[in-house]
Amino acid sequence: MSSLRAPAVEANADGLVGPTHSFAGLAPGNLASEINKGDPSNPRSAVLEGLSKMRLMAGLGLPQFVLPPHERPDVGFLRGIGFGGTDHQVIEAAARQAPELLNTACSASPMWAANAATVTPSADAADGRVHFTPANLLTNLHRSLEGEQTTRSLRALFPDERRFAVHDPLPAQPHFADEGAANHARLCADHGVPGVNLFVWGRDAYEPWTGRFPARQTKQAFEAVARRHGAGGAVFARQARAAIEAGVFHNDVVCVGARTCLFFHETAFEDAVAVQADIRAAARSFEPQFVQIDAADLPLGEAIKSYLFNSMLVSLPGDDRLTLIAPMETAETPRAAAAVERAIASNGPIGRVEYVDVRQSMRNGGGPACLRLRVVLTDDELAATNPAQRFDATLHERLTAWAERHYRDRLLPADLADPHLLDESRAALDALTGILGLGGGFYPSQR
Ligand code: SUG
Repeated sequence: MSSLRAPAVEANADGLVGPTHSFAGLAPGNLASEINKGDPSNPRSAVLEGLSKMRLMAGLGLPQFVLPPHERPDVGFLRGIGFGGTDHQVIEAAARQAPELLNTACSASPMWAANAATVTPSADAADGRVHFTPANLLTNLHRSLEGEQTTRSLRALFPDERRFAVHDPLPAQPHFADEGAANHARLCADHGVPGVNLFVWGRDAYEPWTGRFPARQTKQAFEAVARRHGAGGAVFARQARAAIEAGVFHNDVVCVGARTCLFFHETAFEDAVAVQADIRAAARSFEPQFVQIDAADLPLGEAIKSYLFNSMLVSLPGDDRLTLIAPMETAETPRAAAAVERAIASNGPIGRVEYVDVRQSMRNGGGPACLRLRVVLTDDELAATNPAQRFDATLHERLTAWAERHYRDRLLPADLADPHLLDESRAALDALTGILGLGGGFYPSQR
C-alpha cells in the first residue's frame, strides 16, 4: 500500500524575524530569555541571520518558504486592555502605566515557526489532506497573541482547501494549552509513506501541576490535535518533569526526529524505554533508529546551553544519511561538539553537521529548529502553495534589501516606548505584504 503513495519532500517554512525583536525576558522557564533580559538586541542582524539559514536550506535542495512577521506592537491587544486614543497615544500610555504589557505587545515571538502549528502530512491523515492546527500558545501572554494571525498566515501559504485543512487553534483554555510542532516529531521510512507521529506532552490537565516552571503542552491538547487531523501512527509520550524544571520548555530543546531516526537526550522523556517500545510498535514499515546521548557524556545543562538537540535534522536529496543543522553554540560547547562527532563517526543515521549562526534568536531561546515549521508535501501539494512565499535567490535579495531599509540595528526594551517604532514596523510590513503576495487586509492596520 505504501508504495502507491506519491513521493513527498519535507519543506521548511521559517518565521521572518520582525522589526521589534527585543530581549524583554518574557518567557519564564526559558533560561536564555531570562538571562538576556534587558540587553540591547539587533533586529536587523536577527532577520539577516534567519535569511542566511533559509538560503542554506534552499541551497541544500529543500523547498523553503517564508512566514511573515506579525504586526507589532499589537495595538489591538493594548486597546482591548483599556489603552485608548490614537495609536501613538496607546503606545505612550502603555509605556508609562504598564511597560511590561507594552513589551508583551511588541514581542517578535512569531519568528519561532516551530510553535506556529502542528502539522500532519497527507500520508498520515485520514482524509488525505495536509492538516494544520495553529498553536494557541496560551501559557505565555506574549505568545497567546499569535494564534489568529498565524491561522491567517497558514491559510495564505496553503490556500487550497481540497489539499490543505488549516484548522482554528484549539479552545483557548489551559486544558488545551498547545505549543505546536515544537513538541512533535515524525518518523517514517520515506516522507511520502505513513509514519509515526510522536506527540510529547508536559502536563495532564486532570492532574495538578506544581512545577517551578510551566509545563506548556497538555496531553489533552495533543489528543485533540491527533483526533481532528485523523493522524495515524500516533504515539503519546510524557516529557520528563525534571527536564522542564531544568529549563526544557519545549521538547525540541532535547529531542529531534527525522526519517527513521530519533536523536534525544537521556533525560528527555519520563520513560524513555516505553517511548522507544511504543515507537517500534507503531512503526510498521521501518525499523526506528534511536540515537540517545547520555547525561554522563553531555549533562542536561550543557545540552540546553549548546542547543544541540534544537538542530534541524534533515534528509538531503541523494544522501542516505541525515544532516544536522546545528547552532554555532553547539560547536562552541566542547562536550556537545564531541557528541556530534561521535554520532557521525558511529556510522549511524546522522552523517554530517553544518553549523549556522542564529545568535540573535538563540539569545531568546530559539535555535535553528525553533525558527522553522516542517511541512511534508507531495509535488501536487507543493504546486498548490503561494509561490510568492517560496524562498529563492531573488526573494533572498529582495528581503535583504527590505530588511536593510526598514530594520534598526539596536533596540533596548525602553525603545519599545518610541511611537516611531510603530510607524517603522507598519511601513516594513506594508512593503512586505506586496513582496510576499499576501493580499489586502493581511495585517490589522491594513483593514
Ligand atoms: O516561547 N522565546 C520563545 C522561544 C521559542 C523557541 N521555540 C522552540 N523551542 N521551538 C519561547 O519561550 C522569549 C521572548 C522574550 O523574552 O522576549 C520567547 O518567547
